[in-house]
Amino acid sequence: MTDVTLSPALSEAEARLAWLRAARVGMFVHWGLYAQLGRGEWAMNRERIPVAEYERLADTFTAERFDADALAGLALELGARYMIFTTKHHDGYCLFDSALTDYTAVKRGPKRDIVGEVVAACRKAGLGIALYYTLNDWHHRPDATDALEDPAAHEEFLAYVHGQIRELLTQYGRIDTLWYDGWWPFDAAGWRAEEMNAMARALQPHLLFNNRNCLAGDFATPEQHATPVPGRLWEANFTLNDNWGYCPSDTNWKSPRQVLDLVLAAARGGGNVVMNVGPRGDGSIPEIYHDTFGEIGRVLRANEPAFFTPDLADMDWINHGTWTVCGHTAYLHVTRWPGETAVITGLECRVQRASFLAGGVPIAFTQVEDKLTLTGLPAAAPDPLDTVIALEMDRPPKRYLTGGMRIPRVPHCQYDPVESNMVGMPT
Ligand code: JFZ
Repeated sequence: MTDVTLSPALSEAEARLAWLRAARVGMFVHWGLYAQLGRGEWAMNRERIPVAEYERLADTFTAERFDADALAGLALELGARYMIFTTKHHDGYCLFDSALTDYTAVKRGPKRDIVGEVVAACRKAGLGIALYYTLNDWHHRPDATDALEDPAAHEEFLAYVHGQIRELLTQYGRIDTLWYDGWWPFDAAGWRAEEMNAMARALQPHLLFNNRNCLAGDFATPEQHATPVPGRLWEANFTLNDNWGYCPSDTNWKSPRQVLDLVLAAARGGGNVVMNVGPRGDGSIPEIYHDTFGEIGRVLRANEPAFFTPDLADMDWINHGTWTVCGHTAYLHVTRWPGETAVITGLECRVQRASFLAGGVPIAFTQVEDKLTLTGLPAAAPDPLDTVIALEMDRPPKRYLTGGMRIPRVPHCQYDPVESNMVGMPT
């Protein structure tokens, strides 16, 4: 990573962000009344369930199998370093204690402070904690619709929203990130977002913000895609199937291979990846999350230096898998095993040592100019999900190949940058 001199304000922001940059992997938890319906977290809106009918779900929401420590344990199984937990989703039901409404898990339903349990479990497990809070609210009156039509309703609604953010930041000790969502229908001015962030940071000066209260915040949040956001930290969030909230009919599960590719995209592109779990209505965790997250955590723990990497890889693509880089070491994540010999050309550095990262067993190699040949490899991949080969170089790793056998080294024309899906929002 090239050294740059940051302005004091930038260096303060970078210092605040350092832990999140290094964390790389997080686990999202979407849980609330909607999990009892089993049709995803937007069921109230998509089925136009009247507020009076929907809120009766609070009376059967017992959380009898909700276990915050088990959720923290699942995050550790994944290899995650932090958890994002939905304190209130768009349906307006609060899993935290609030003096501003009775529509909470403390006063109606389990009679438990679920958020308090989750924060304590994360601290005990050594996980960072991000509190997800939706600005939009389908239950509260006045709501955004009233606010759009009546200044007094707008004031009352904002007092509720800002007041609940204050509650979240004063009731549970140190919180690492405030994860806004549900920013529609207002813009930053409509939410008084500057005031919101200023109040939050006055309460918790180290606090990080995402970009979903219509301000840039500290990091971008590509939704269900791992498109690097140039020049700043990005955190891509993904469902494991296609639903954030529990939905047993949705069996479109991502394989460990697909999840690991997302983690590699983040490691390669200077971002984070967050995988979601949607517990059942009773709070229990579907087994498939343990199966898939367990595979990912196994690979991350066996090859930690190759995933928690601070540097961007300047290594041209290779068909055997993908590169990550840290310092003078290039890590080749072999996901398509080449057999007993592998040839890597285009190197603009000298390999000093080659080895399997997991276990450190040396690999025989020769290098003639830019061409490296690895020999004596096993016939089959030691780890079919990801076998990491560490190539210790004599300088920062660099690999370049032209798009042809004799095309000179010329800059490649750049495709249009991918338009962020938050069109018009700061990324
Ligand atoms: C929002 C929520 O509506 C959803 O339920 C879930 O909580 C998710 C993490 O966040 O959904 C979004 C947010 C942003 C985009 C799309 C869906 N986007 O930018 O395209």
